[in-house]
Amino acid sequence: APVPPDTFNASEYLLQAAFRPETAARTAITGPGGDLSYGELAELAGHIAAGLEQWGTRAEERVVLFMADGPPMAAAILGAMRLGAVPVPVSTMLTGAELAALLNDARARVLLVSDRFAVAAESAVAHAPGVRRVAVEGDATLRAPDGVRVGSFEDLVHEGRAHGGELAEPYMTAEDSSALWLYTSGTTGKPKGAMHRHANIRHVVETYGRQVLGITPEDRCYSVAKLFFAYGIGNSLFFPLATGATTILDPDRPTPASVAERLAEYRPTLFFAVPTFFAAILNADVPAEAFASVRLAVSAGEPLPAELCRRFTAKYGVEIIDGIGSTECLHIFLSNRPGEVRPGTTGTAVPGYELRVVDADGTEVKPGTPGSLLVRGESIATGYWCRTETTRQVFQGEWLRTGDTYVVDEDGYYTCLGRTGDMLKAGGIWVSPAEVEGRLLEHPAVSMAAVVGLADADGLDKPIAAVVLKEGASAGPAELIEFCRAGLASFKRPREVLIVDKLPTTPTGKLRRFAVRELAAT
Ligand code: 3SK
Repeated sequence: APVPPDTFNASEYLLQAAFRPETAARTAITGPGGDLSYGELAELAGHIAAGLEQWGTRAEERVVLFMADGPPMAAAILGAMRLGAVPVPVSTMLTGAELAALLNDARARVLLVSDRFAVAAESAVAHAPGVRRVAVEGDATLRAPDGVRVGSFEDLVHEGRAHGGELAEPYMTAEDSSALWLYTSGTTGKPKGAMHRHANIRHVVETYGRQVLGITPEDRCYSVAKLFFAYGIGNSLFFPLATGATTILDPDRPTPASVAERLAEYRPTLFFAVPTFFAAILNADVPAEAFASVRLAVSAGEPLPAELCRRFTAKYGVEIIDGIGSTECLHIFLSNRPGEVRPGTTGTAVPGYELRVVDADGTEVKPGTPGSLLVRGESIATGYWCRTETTRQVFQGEWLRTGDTYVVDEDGYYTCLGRTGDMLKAGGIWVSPAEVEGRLLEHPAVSMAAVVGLADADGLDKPIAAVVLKEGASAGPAELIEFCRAGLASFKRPREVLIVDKLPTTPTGKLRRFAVRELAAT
Protein backbone atom coordinates (compact mmCIF):
# COMPACT_ATOMS: atom_id res chain seq x y z
CA ALA A 1 0.00 0.00 0.00
CA PRO A 2 1.28 3.53 -0.69
CA VAL A 3 2.85 5.22 2.35
CA PRO A 4 0.98 8.42 3.30
CA PRO A 5 3.18 11.52 2.94
CA ASP A 6 3.18 12.51 6.61
CA THR A 7 4.13 9.03 7.82
CA PHE A 8 6.57 9.44 10.66
CA ASN A 9 7.45 7.11 13.47
CA ALA A 10 9.58 8.58 16.24
CA SER A 11 11.22 5.23 17.02
CA GLU A 12 12.69 5.14 13.49
CA TYR A 13 13.89 8.70 13.88
CA LEU A 14 15.45 7.96 17.29
CA LEU A 15 17.12 4.79 16.05
CA GLN A 16 18.46 6.22 12.79
CA ALA A 17 22.06 5.40 13.88
CA ALA A 18 21.08 1.71 14.00
CA PHE A 19 20.21 1.66 10.31
CA ARG A 20 23.57 3.01 9.07
CA PRO A 21 26.37 0.45 8.87
CA GLU A 22 28.96 2.99 10.01
CA THR A 23 27.09 3.79 13.26
CA ALA A 24 25.17 0.61 14.13
CA ALA A 25 27.96 -0.67 16.38
CA ARG A 26 28.28 2.54 18.36
CA THR A 27 27.24 2.41 22.01
CA ALA A 28 23.70 3.70 22.39
CA ILE A 29 23.26 2.85 26.07
CA THR A 30 25.70 2.26 28.90
CA GLY A 31 25.38 2.19 32.68
CA PRO A 32 24.96 -0.24 35.58
CA GLY A 33 22.15 -2.03 33.68
CA GLY A 34 24.49 -2.98 30.81
CA ASP A 35 25.52 -1.75 27.38
CA LEU A 36 23.67 -1.89 24.06
CA SER A 37 24.90 -0.79 20.64
CA TYR A 38 22.47 1.00 18.34
CA GLY A 39 22.03 -2.19 16.34
CA GLU A 40 21.28 -4.22 19.48
CA LEU A 41 18.87 -1.61 20.79
CA ALA A 42 16.93 -1.54 17.50
CA GLU A 43 16.78 -5.34 17.48
CA LEU A 44 15.52 -5.49 21.08
CA ALA A 45 12.95 -2.75 20.42
CA GLY A 46 11.79 -4.70 17.35
CA HIS A 47 11.35 -7.89 19.37
CA ILE A 48 9.40 -6.03 22.03
CA ALA A 49 7.17 -4.47 19.35
CA ALA A 50 6.48 -7.90 17.88
CA GLY A 51 5.97 -9.39 21.36
CA LEU A 52 3.48 -6.68 22.30
CA GLU A 53 1.66 -7.33 19.06
CA GLN A 54 1.47 -11.02 19.97
CA TRP A 55 0.01 -10.00 23.30
CA GLY A 56 -2.80 -8.30 21.43
CA THR A 57 -1.57 -4.73 21.74
CA ARG A 58 -2.94 -2.53 18.96
CA ALA A 59 -1.80 0.79 17.56
CA GLU A 60 -2.95 3.73 19.71
CA GLU A 61 -3.26 1.53 22.82
CA ARG A 62 -1.42 2.58 25.92
CA VAL A 63 1.34 0.44 27.42
CA VAL A 64 2.24 1.52 30.95
CA LEU A 65 5.87 1.25 32.03
CA PHE A 66 6.61 1.17 35.75
CA MET A 67 10.29 0.57 35.29
CA ALA A 68 13.79 1.49 36.38
CA ASP A 69 15.95 3.32 33.83
CA GLY A 70 17.99 0.85 31.83
CA PRO A 71 18.16 -0.92 28.45
CA PRO A 72 14.84 -2.82 28.88
CA MET A 73 12.90 0.36 29.64
CA ALA A 74 14.50 2.30 26.77
CA ALA A 75 13.83 -0.57 24.34
CA ALA A 76 10.25 -0.94 25.58
CA ILE A 77 9.52 2.75 24.96
CA LEU A 78 10.92 2.46 21.43
CA GLY A 79 9.23 -0.90 20.81
CA ALA A 80 5.80 0.36 21.81
CA MET A 81 6.24 3.41 19.55
CA ARG A 82 7.36 1.18 16.70
CA LEU A 83 4.12 -0.75 16.99
CA GLY A 84 2.16 2.51 16.91
CA ALA A 85 1.17 1.91 20.52
CA VAL A 86 1.64 4.62 23.13
CA PRO A 87 4.22 4.09 25.88
CA VAL A 88 3.26 5.70 29.19
CA PRO A 89 6.28 5.74 31.49
CA VAL A 90 5.01 6.50 34.99
CA SER A 91 6.72 7.54 38.18
CA THR A 92 8.25 4.65 40.06
CA MET A 93 7.50 6.51 43.28
CA LEU A 94 3.76 5.88 42.89
CA THR A 95 1.95 3.80 45.47
CA GLY A 96 -0.10 0.82 44.34
CA ALA A 97 -3.30 2.86 44.56
CA GLU A 98 -1.82 5.74 42.55
CA LEU A 99 -0.54 3.37 39.88
CA ALA A 100 -3.95 1.67 39.68
CA ALA A 101 -5.56 5.09 39.11
CA LEU A 102 -3.23 5.77 36.17
CA LEU A 103 -3.68 2.29 34.67
CA ASN A 104 -7.43 2.80 34.80
CA ASP A 105 -7.25 6.36 33.49
CA ALA A 106 -5.06 5.28 30.55
CA ARG A 107 -7.25 2.19 29.88
CA ALA A 108 -4.01 0.21 29.77
CA ARG A 109 -4.16 -3.51 29.05
CA VAL A 110 -0.40 -4.11 29.32
CA LEU A 111 1.88 -3.21 32.22
CA LEU A 112 5.66 -3.57 32.10
CA VAL A 113 7.33 -3.46 35.50
CA SER A 114 10.83 -3.81 36.96
CA ASP A 115 11.26 -6.34 39.75
CA ARG A 116 12.16 -3.71 42.32
CA PHE A 117 8.68 -2.19 41.91
CA ALA A 118 6.76 -5.48 41.88
CA VAL A 119 5.12 -4.96 45.29
CA ALA A 120 3.39 -1.70 44.31
CA ALA A 121 2.58 -3.16 40.88
CA GLU A 122 0.94 -6.22 42.45
CA SER A 123 -1.42 -4.11 44.53
CA ALA A 124 -2.13 -1.86 41.53
CA VAL A 125 -3.02 -4.75 39.22
CA ALA A 126 -5.51 -6.00 41.79
CA HIS A 127 -7.38 -2.71 41.36
CA ALA A 128 -6.96 -2.19 37.63
CA PRO A 129 -9.49 -4.52 35.98
CA GLY A 130 -8.52 -3.50 32.44
CA VAL A 131 -4.99 -4.91 32.74
CA ARG A 132 -4.67 -8.26 30.94
CA ARG A 133 -0.91 -8.81 30.63
CA VAL A 134 2.02 -8.00 32.89
CA ALA A 135 5.71 -8.46 32.11
CA VAL A 136 8.17 -8.32 34.99
CA GLU A 137 11.75 -7.42 34.20
CA GLY A 138 14.30 -9.06 36.50
CA ASP A 139 14.00 -11.74 39.16
CA ALA A 140 10.65 -11.20 40.86
CA THR A 141 7.18 -12.13 39.76
CA LEU A 142 3.84 -10.97 41.09
CA ARG A 143 0.44 -12.37 41.88
CA ALA A 144 -2.43 -11.13 39.77
CA PRO A 145 -6.20 -11.70 39.67
CA ASP A 146 -7.58 -14.53 37.51
CA GLY A 147 -7.52 -13.66 33.86
CA VAL A 148 -4.35 -11.56 34.07
CA ARG A 149 -1.33 -13.24 32.49
CA VAL A 150 1.96 -12.51 34.16
CA GLY A 151 5.24 -13.34 32.47
CA SER A 152 8.80 -12.22 32.43
CA PHE A 153 10.22 -9.49 30.24
CA GLU A 154 12.28 -12.22 28.56
CA ASP A 155 9.01 -14.04 27.68
CA LEU A 156 7.83 -10.92 25.91
CA VAL A 157 11.09 -10.58 24.00
CA HIS A 158 11.17 -14.31 23.11
CA GLU A 159 7.61 -14.24 21.93
CA GLY A 160 8.42 -11.30 19.72
CA ARG A 161 11.52 -12.99 18.34
CA ALA A 162 9.60 -16.16 17.62
CA HIS A 163 6.64 -14.43 15.94
CA GLY A 164 7.26 -11.76 13.40
CA GLY A 165 10.85 -11.14 14.48
CA GLU A 166 11.41 -7.45 14.47
CA LEU A 167 8.30 -6.02 12.85
CA ALA A 168 10.10 -5.44 9.55
CA GLU A 169 8.44 -2.06 9.15
CA PRO A 170 7.29 0.28 11.91
CA TYR A 171 3.58 0.96 12.09
CA MET A 172 2.55 3.77 9.73
CA THR A 173 2.02 6.41 12.36
CA ALA A 174 1.59 9.98 11.16
CA GLU A 175 3.39 13.00 12.54
CA ASP A 176 0.20 13.75 14.45
CA SER A 177 -0.30 10.25 15.89
CA SER A 178 -0.05 9.91 19.63
CA ALA A 179 3.47 8.72 20.50
CA LEU A 180 3.84 9.16 24.23
CA TRP A 181 1.76 10.08 27.23
CA LEU A 182 3.31 11.62 30.30
CA TYR A 183 1.29 12.08 33.47
CA THR A 184 1.73 15.35 35.29
CA SER A 185 0.11 16.59 38.44
CA GLY A 186 2.11 19.78 38.87
CA THR A 187 2.80 20.51 42.51
CA THR A 188 -0.79 19.68 43.47
CA GLY A 189 -3.80 18.10 41.81
CA LYS A 190 -4.94 14.92 40.12
CA PRO A 191 -2.52 13.52 37.51
CA LYS A 192 -3.38 14.35 33.90
CA GLY A 193 -2.04 12.49 30.88
CA ALA A 194 -0.37 14.95 28.47
CA MET A 195 -0.58 13.43 24.98
CA HIS A 196 2.42 13.93 22.71
CA ARG A 197 2.61 13.37 18.94
CA HIS A 198 5.42 11.58 17.13
CA ALA A 199 6.46 14.92 15.59
CA ASN A 200 6.84 16.53 19.05
CA ILE A 201 9.78 14.26 19.78
CA ARG A 202 11.60 15.35 16.62
CA HIS A 203 10.87 19.00 17.43
CA VAL A 204 12.54 18.95 20.87
CA VAL A 205 15.62 17.22 19.43
CA GLU A 206 15.97 19.62 16.49
CA THR A 207 15.45 22.71 18.67
CA TYR A 208 16.76 22.45 22.22
CA GLY A 209 18.84 19.30 21.65
CA ARG A 210 20.76 20.45 18.61
CA GLN A 211 20.58 24.23 18.85
CA VAL A 212 21.04 24.81 22.58
CA LEU A 213 22.95 21.75 23.80
CA GLY A 214 24.80 21.45 20.49
CA ILE A 215 24.77 17.71 21.07
CA THR A 216 27.07 15.57 18.87
CA PRO A 217 27.74 11.82 18.56
CA GLU A 218 30.73 12.28 20.89
CA ASP A 219 28.47 13.31 23.79
CA ARG A 220 27.60 11.09 26.73
CA CYS A 221 24.41 12.16 28.53
CA TYR A 222 23.74 11.55 32.20
CA SER A 223 20.51 12.77 33.78
CA VAL A 224 19.54 12.70 37.43
CA ALA A 225 15.90 13.04 36.28
CA LYS A 226 14.58 9.62 35.28
CA LEU A 227 13.02 8.50 32.00
CA PHE A 228 9.49 8.76 33.37
CA PHE A 229 9.85 12.56 33.58
CA ALA A 230 9.56 14.70 30.44
CA TYR A 231 12.87 16.29 31.41
CA GLY A 232 14.52 12.88 31.84
CA ILE A 233 13.20 11.23 28.66
CA GLY A 234 14.51 14.12 26.58
CA ASN A 235 17.89 14.14 28.32
CA SER A 236 18.42 10.39 28.43
CA LEU A 237 16.63 9.11 25.36
CA PHE A 238 15.54 11.60 22.71
CA PHE A 239 18.63 13.83 22.52
CA PRO A 240 21.35 11.18 22.72
CA LEU A 241 19.68 8.60 20.48
CA ALA A 242 18.54 10.91 17.69
CA THR A 243 22.05 12.33 17.44
CA GLY A 244 23.96 9.04 17.67
CA ALA A 245 25.41 9.94 21.06
CA THR A 246 25.54 7.68 24.16
CA THR A 247 23.14 7.69 27.09
CA ILE A 248 24.11 6.59 30.58
CA LEU A 249 21.08 4.98 32.19
CA ASP A 250 21.11 4.59 35.95
CA PRO A 251 18.46 2.38 37.57
CA ASP A 252 19.16 3.65 41.09
CA ARG A 253 17.79 6.61 42.98
CA PRO A 254 20.49 9.26 42.66
CA THR A 255 22.31 10.66 45.68
CA PRO A 256 25.33 12.99 45.52
CA ALA A 257 27.57 10.03 46.41
CA SER A 258 26.08 7.66 43.80
CA VAL A 259 26.23 10.37 41.15
CA ALA A 260 29.90 11.04 41.95
CA GLU A 261 30.57 7.32 41.37
CA ARG A 262 28.68 7.29 38.06
CA LEU A 263 30.53 10.39 36.88
CA ALA A 264 33.86 8.71 37.61
CA GLU A 265 32.88 5.45 35.92
CA TYR A 266 30.92 6.62 32.87
CA ARG A 267 32.50 10.02 32.15
CA PRO A 268 29.46 11.99 30.88
CA THR A 269 29.96 15.16 28.87
CA LEU A 270 26.44 16.51 29.50
CA PHE A 271 24.98 16.45 33.02
CA PHE A 272 21.32 17.20 33.72
CA ALA A 273 19.85 17.85 37.17
CA VAL A 274 17.42 20.05 39.09
CA PRO A 275 18.38 22.94 41.41
CA THR A 276 17.86 20.93 44.61
CA PHE A 277 20.28 18.33 43.29
CA PHE A 278 22.93 20.88 42.38
CA ALA A 279 22.56 22.24 45.96
CA ALA A 280 22.84 18.71 47.38
CA ILE A 281 26.05 18.10 45.40
CA LEU A 282 27.60 21.27 46.80
CA ASN A 283 26.42 20.48 50.33
CA ALA A 284 27.78 16.95 50.16
CA ASP A 285 31.15 18.36 49.15
CA VAL A 286 31.48 16.15 46.09
CA PRO A 287 35.13 16.73 45.07
CA ALA A 288 35.88 19.31 42.39
CA GLU A 289 37.47 16.71 40.04
CA ALA A 290 34.18 14.75 39.90
CA PHE A 291 32.92 16.84 36.98
CA ALA A 292 36.14 16.72 34.96
CA SER A 293 34.50 14.99 31.98
CA VAL A 294 31.44 17.28 31.89
CA ARG A 295 31.43 20.00 29.22
CA LEU A 296 28.05 21.47 30.19
CA ALA A 297 25.48 21.10 32.98
CA VAL A 298 21.76 21.73 32.57
CA SER A 299 19.27 22.76 35.22
CA ALA A 300 15.48 22.81 34.88
CA GLY A 301 12.42 21.99 36.94
CA GLU A 302 12.42 25.26 38.86
CA PRO A 303 14.52 28.43 38.70
CA LEU A 304 18.19 28.01 39.57
CA PRO A 305 19.12 30.70 42.09
CA ALA A 306 21.98 32.90 40.84
CA GLU A 307 24.11 32.17 43.88
CA LEU A 308 23.81 28.41 43.44
CA CYS A 309 24.67 28.74 39.75
CA ARG A 310 27.80 30.77 40.56
CA ARG A 311 28.91 28.52 43.42
CA PHE A 312 28.62 25.38 41.31
CA THR A 313 30.56 26.85 38.40
CA ALA A 314 33.22 28.29 40.72
CA LYS A 315 33.77 24.92 42.40
CA TYR A 316 33.46 22.52 39.46
CA GLY A 317 34.47 24.73 36.55
CA VAL A 318 31.32 23.67 34.69
CA GLU A 319 28.77 26.14 33.38
CA ILE A 320 25.11 25.44 34.19
CA ILE A 321 22.57 26.55 31.62
CA ASP A 322 19.30 27.07 33.45
CA GLY A 323 16.13 26.53 31.46
CA ILE A 324 12.44 25.90 31.89
CA GLY A 325 10.27 23.37 30.18
CA SER A 326 7.08 21.58 30.97
CA THR A 327 5.54 18.18 30.55
CA GLU A 328 2.98 19.81 28.25
CA CYS A 329 5.74 21.26 26.06
CA LEU A 330 7.71 18.00 26.25
CA HIS A 331 11.00 19.74 26.99
CA ILE A 332 12.80 23.06 27.49
CA PHE A 333 11.52 26.09 25.55
CA LEU A 334 13.34 28.90 27.38
CA SER A 335 17.00 28.62 28.25
CA ASN A 336 20.35 30.20 28.86
CA ARG A 337 23.01 29.46 26.24
CA PRO A 338 26.47 28.03 26.73
CA GLY A 339 28.97 30.88 27.08
CA GLU A 340 26.21 33.46 27.59
CA VAL A 341 24.77 32.48 30.95
CA ARG A 342 23.12 35.22 32.97
CA PRO A 343 22.76 33.70 36.45
CA GLY A 344 19.35 34.23 38.02
CA THR A 345 17.61 34.40 34.62
CA THR A 346 16.11 31.58 32.56
CA GLY A 347 17.75 32.98 29.43
CA THR A 348 15.99 33.56 26.11
CA ALA A 349 13.46 31.70 23.95
CA VAL A 350 14.74 28.44 22.46
CA PRO A 351 14.64 28.54 18.62
CA GLY A 352 11.34 27.03 17.48
CA TYR A 353 9.34 28.57 20.35
CA GLU A 354 7.64 31.94 20.76
CA LEU A 355 6.94 33.46 24.14
CA ARG A 356 4.52 36.10 25.41
CA VAL A 357 4.21 37.70 28.84
CA VAL A 358 0.60 38.78 29.33
CA ASP A 359 -1.52 40.54 31.95
CA ALA A 360 -4.75 39.22 33.46
CA ASP A 361 -6.68 40.24 30.28
CA GLY A 362 -4.29 38.37 28.04
CA THR A 363 -2.69 41.55 26.68
CA GLU A 364 1.04 41.41 26.12
CA VAL A 365 2.90 43.56 28.64
CA LYS A 366 6.02 45.68 28.05
CA PRO A 367 9.51 44.50 29.01
CA GLY A 368 10.02 45.09 32.73
CA THR A 369 6.38 44.39 33.62
CA PRO A 370 5.62 41.00 35.21
CA GLY A 371 2.93 38.81 33.71
CA SER A 372 1.92 35.23 32.92
CA LEU A 373 4.17 33.38 30.53
CA LEU A 374 2.64 31.78 27.42
CA VAL A 375 4.55 29.62 24.95
CA ARG A 376 3.87 28.48 21.39
CA GLY A 377 5.77 25.76 19.54
CA GLU A 378 5.48 22.49 17.65
CA SER A 379 6.14 20.22 20.64
CA ILE A 380 3.10 21.24 22.66
CA ALA A 381 0.89 18.33 23.69
CA THR A 382 -2.44 17.91 21.95
CA GLY A 383 -4.15 18.10 25.35
CA TYR A 384 -4.83 16.07 28.47
CA TRP A 385 -6.49 12.70 28.02
CA CYS A 386 -10.15 12.85 28.99
CA ARG A 387 -9.77 16.23 30.75
CA THR A 388 -11.55 18.63 28.45
CA GLU A 389 -12.12 21.41 30.95
CA THR A 390 -8.51 21.54 32.16
CA THR A 391 -7.29 21.18 28.58
CA ARG A 392 -9.29 24.25 27.57
CA GLN A 393 -7.84 26.29 30.44
CA VAL A 394 -4.23 25.36 29.79
CA PHE A 395 -4.06 24.92 25.99
CA GLN A 396 -5.39 28.13 24.49
CA GLY A 397 -5.36 27.73 20.73
CA GLU A 398 -1.72 27.57 19.71
CA TRP A 399 -0.60 28.97 23.05
CA LEU A 400 0.12 27.09 26.26
CA ARG A 401 -0.30 28.78 29.64
CA THR A 402 2.80 27.82 31.59
CA GLY A 403 1.39 28.94 34.95
CA ASP A 404 4.59 30.86 35.67
CA THR A 405 4.97 34.58 36.28
CA TYR A 406 7.87 36.04 34.33
CA VAL A 407 9.41 39.36 33.49
CA VAL A 408 11.39 39.91 30.28
CA ASP A 409 14.05 42.60 29.88
CA GLU A 410 14.90 44.66 26.80
CA ASP A 411 17.50 42.07 25.73
CA GLY A 412 14.91 39.27 25.68
CA TYR A 413 16.18 37.62 28.91
CA TYR A 414 13.41 36.16 31.04
CA THR A 415 13.40 36.00 34.83
CA CYS A 416 11.00 33.79 36.75
CA LEU A 417 9.13 35.42 39.60
CA GLY A 418 7.40 32.20 40.67
CA ARG A 419 4.34 30.16 39.85
CA THR A 420 1.51 32.52 38.98
CA GLY A 421 -0.40 31.52 42.13
CA ASP A 422 2.70 31.77 44.34
CA MET A 423 3.28 35.51 44.00
CA LEU A 424 2.30 37.34 47.12
CA LYS A 425 1.45 40.90 47.95
CA ALA A 426 3.02 42.51 51.00
CA GLY A 427 1.75 45.97 51.82
CA GLY A 428 -0.05 45.94 48.48
CA ILE A 429 3.12 45.39 46.47
CA TRP A 430 3.95 42.22 44.61
CA VAL A 431 6.75 40.14 46.10
CA SER A 432 8.42 37.36 44.18
CA PRO A 433 9.29 34.40 46.42
CA ALA A 434 12.14 33.56 44.02
CA GLU A 435 13.76 36.93 44.60
CA VAL A 436 13.68 36.62 48.39
CA GLU A 437 14.92 33.02 48.18
CA GLY A 438 17.76 34.20 45.94
CA ARG A 439 18.81 36.73 48.58
CA LEU A 440 18.68 34.18 51.41
CA LEU A 441 20.88 31.84 49.37
CA GLU A 442 23.54 34.52 49.20
CA HIS A 443 24.00 34.18 52.97
CA PRO A 444 27.02 31.96 53.63
CA ALA A 445 25.13 29.76 56.13
CA VAL A 446 22.11 29.04 53.91
CA SER A 447 21.84 25.94 51.77
CA MET A 448 18.15 26.04 50.72
CA ALA A 449 15.31 28.49 51.17
CA ALA A 450 11.60 28.66 50.46
CA VAL A 451 9.45 31.74 50.81
CA VAL A 452 5.66 31.74 51.01
CA GLY A 453 2.99 34.24 51.89
CA LEU A 454 1.22 33.79 55.20
CA ALA A 455 -1.45 35.96 56.76
CA ASP A 456 -0.25 37.89 59.81
CA ALA A 457 -2.36 38.74 62.88
CA ASP A 458 -4.21 41.34 60.78
CA GLY A 459 -4.98 38.82 58.06
CA LEU A 460 -2.49 40.47 55.69
CA ASP A 461 -0.08 38.35 53.69
CA LYS A 462 3.57 38.64 54.64
CA PRO A 463 6.62 36.73 53.38
CA ILE A 464 7.74 33.88 55.67
CA ALA A 465 10.88 31.84 54.94
CA ALA A 466 11.79 28.24 55.68
CA VAL A 467 15.54 27.77 55.52
CA VAL A 468 17.91 24.79 55.57
CA LEU A 469 21.37 25.66 56.87
CA LYS A 470 24.60 24.25 55.49
CA GLU A 471 26.08 21.45 57.53
CA GLY A 472 28.00 22.87 60.49
CA ALA A 473 26.86 26.44 59.75
CA SER A 474 24.82 28.58 62.07
CA ALA A 475 22.60 31.62 61.61
CA GLY A 476 19.53 32.70 63.52
CA PRO A 477 16.23 34.03 62.15
CA ALA A 478 17.00 37.61 63.20
CA GLU A 479 20.33 37.59 61.37
CA LEU A 480 18.73 36.21 58.19
CA ILE A 481 15.89 38.73 58.27
CA GLU A 482 18.44 41.52 58.69
CA PHE A 483 20.47 40.10 55.82
CA CYS A 484 17.39 40.30 53.57
CA ARG A 485 16.58 43.81 54.74
CA ALA A 486 20.11 44.88 53.78
CA GLY A 487 19.87 43.43 50.27
CA LEU A 488 16.21 43.88 49.30
CA ALA A 489 13.51 46.49 49.51
CA SER A 490 12.46 46.27 53.15
CA PHE A 491 8.85 45.17 52.41
CA LYS A 492 10.21 42.02 50.77
CA ARG A 493 12.09 40.79 53.85
CA PRO A 494 10.65 37.67 55.50
CA ARG A 495 8.89 38.58 58.73
CA GLU A 496 9.73 35.17 60.17
CA VAL A 497 12.39 32.60 59.34
CA LEU A 498 11.97 28.94 60.28
CA ILE A 499 15.14 26.88 60.40
CA VAL A 500 14.24 23.38 59.16
CA ASP A 501 16.15 20.15 58.42
CA LYS A 502 14.75 19.80 54.91
CA LEU A 503 12.21 21.37 52.60
CA PRO A 504 9.15 19.48 51.39
CA THR A 505 9.60 18.63 47.70
CA THR A 506 7.80 16.71 44.97
CA PRO A 507 9.42 13.57 43.58
CA THR A 508 11.00 15.77 40.87
CA GLY A 509 12.65 17.93 43.51
CA LYS A 510 10.25 20.84 43.04
CA LEU A 511 9.29 22.69 46.14
CA ARG A 512 5.84 21.90 47.55
CA ARG A 513 4.90 25.44 48.46
CA PHE A 514 1.57 24.50 49.96
CA ALA A 515 3.44 22.15 52.36
CA VAL A 516 5.83 24.99 53.28
CA ARG A 517 2.78 27.15 53.94
CA GLU A 518 1.36 24.42 56.22
CA LEU A 519 4.72 24.18 58.00
CA ALA A 520 4.85 27.92 58.51
CA ALA A 521 1.27 28.03 59.74
CA THR A 522 1.85 25.48 62.53
O1 3SK B 1 10.14 21.57 34.74
C1 3SK B 1 10.85 21.73 33.75
O2 3SK B 1 11.57 22.73 33.64
C2 3SK B 1 10.86 20.71 32.63
C3 3SK B 1 11.89 20.74 31.75
C4 3SK B 1 11.93 19.85 30.70
C5 3SK B 1 10.94 18.95 30.51
C6 3SK B 1 9.91 18.92 31.40
C7 3SK B 1 9.86 19.80 32.47
C8 3SK B 1 8.68 19.71 33.41
